[in-house]
Amino acid sequence: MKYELPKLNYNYNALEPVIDEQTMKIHHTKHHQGYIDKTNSVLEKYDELADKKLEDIFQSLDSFNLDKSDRQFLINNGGGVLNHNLYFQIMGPNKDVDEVLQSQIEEGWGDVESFKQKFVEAAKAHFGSGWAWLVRNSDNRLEIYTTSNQDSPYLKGDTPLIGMDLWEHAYYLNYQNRKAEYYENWWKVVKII
Ligand code: MN3
Repeated sequence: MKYELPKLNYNYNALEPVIDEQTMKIHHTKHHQGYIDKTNSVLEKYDELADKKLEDIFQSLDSFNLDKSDRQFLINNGGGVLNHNLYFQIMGPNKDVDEVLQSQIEEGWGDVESFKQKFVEAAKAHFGSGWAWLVRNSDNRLEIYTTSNQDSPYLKGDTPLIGMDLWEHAYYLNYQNRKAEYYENWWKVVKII
């Protein structure tokens, strides 16, 4: 299936001052679009992938007979698609709280603030580009961890619920080297908790 850039249901300046308009615009129209175009270019080479969702492909990647370099290209760029689809979707200028998720977070970490603190700690401990995640694992438990580059939790059979982009392109225009400030502030624009 051919992927298209999902439309945002808010404006590029709607997340200011937490994330500035220019960062949002470049992130969505250049980075996210780039991952989509590259993903389509590899998917169209394989008939066996044509009618499958990326999530499903990633959960059983080894069952497909992909050329080695295409496999890594798909991990990098298809991961970029899945990760950014989630990232842009869970942000917004207004809260739209997922009550079920919120109560599961409270069960796991006591309260939402403690959860956010653990999540930010994981992000701070991560070296280099990547993502910080809240996932639901195959045992149906919530878990925080980070991945490098554009590696998607679907590769491990986990379902990502919250993803924070740790790449410099997500914050650098506004925060420069103050990435911890972005990690803390980001929660103000996460709408689902
Ligand atoms: Mn990004």
